[in-house]
Amino acid sequence: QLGLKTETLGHTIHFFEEVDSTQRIAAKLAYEGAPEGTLVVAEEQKAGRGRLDRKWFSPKGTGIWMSLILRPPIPPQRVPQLTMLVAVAISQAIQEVTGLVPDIKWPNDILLHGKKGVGILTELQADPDRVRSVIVGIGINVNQTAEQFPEDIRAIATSLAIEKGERIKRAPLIQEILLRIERLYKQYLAHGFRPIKLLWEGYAVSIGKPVTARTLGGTIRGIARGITEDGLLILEDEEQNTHYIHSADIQL
Ligand code: BT5
Repeated sequence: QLGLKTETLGHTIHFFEEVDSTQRIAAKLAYEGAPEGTLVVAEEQKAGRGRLDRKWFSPKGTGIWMSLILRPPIPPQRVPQLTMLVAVAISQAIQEVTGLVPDIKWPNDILLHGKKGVGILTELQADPDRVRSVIVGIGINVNQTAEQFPEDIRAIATSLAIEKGERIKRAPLIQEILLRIERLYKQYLAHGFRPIKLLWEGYAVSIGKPVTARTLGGTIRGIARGITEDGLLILEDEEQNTHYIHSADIQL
């Protein structure tokens, strides 16, 4: 049992020992009308996904693999703001529970001492002008040892336990994450993105630094200047041209 302290988030929980992807199940539930706050949690994912159908390694019992349904009254172009909101909430929760200070790497990674410990995948069901639902997928490496990561990601991935040097209980962390998301989400609906953006910038590693952004349209090298109100990355290239980047992989 999770013992949640939230008002709405996580009040319906669908728990699975093994799934292909919590993201797929949550999307189906959302499509069928599941209310805001519905949470899908799994012990193990056989086909956990990242962006662009990349694989998300989700072994049994060692991580937090979950998807949350939100129904924000916003237009689709604002959805990246929710990725940022959730990244801040998870960072706050990790800090509270473990004492580790995470860094956020735009758009959807949380790093611990420079390695990826958390991935966020935000997907939506929407009409042209209105979001129907947002499915926020959260993957957190909690208790893996370094040897438990597949070789191809061992150099770039880490877990909370590796960085902290001790095992971390998952339930209190899930509680804290949902509580923080709920708090920030209420603030977001009442006061907009500005306060969240400030918090996000406090955790962001890439801002003010040279980065390489690999987008579907090509590679851009420049200085990350910040994010827009809609959560796009502002990148200034060598010729001082400003690029607004919707989606990319960033190398620091
Ligand atoms: C992400 O994608 O970082 C989003 C991951 C979201 C996972 C959650 S788990 C619950 C829910 N259900 C799902 O099926 N998904 C969501 P992206 O930025 O595209 O990063 C993917 C890349 O991260 C892969 O190509 C690997 O290089 C690396 N990777 C895979 N598994 C990893 C892990 N466990 N820890 C760290 N890095 C990993």
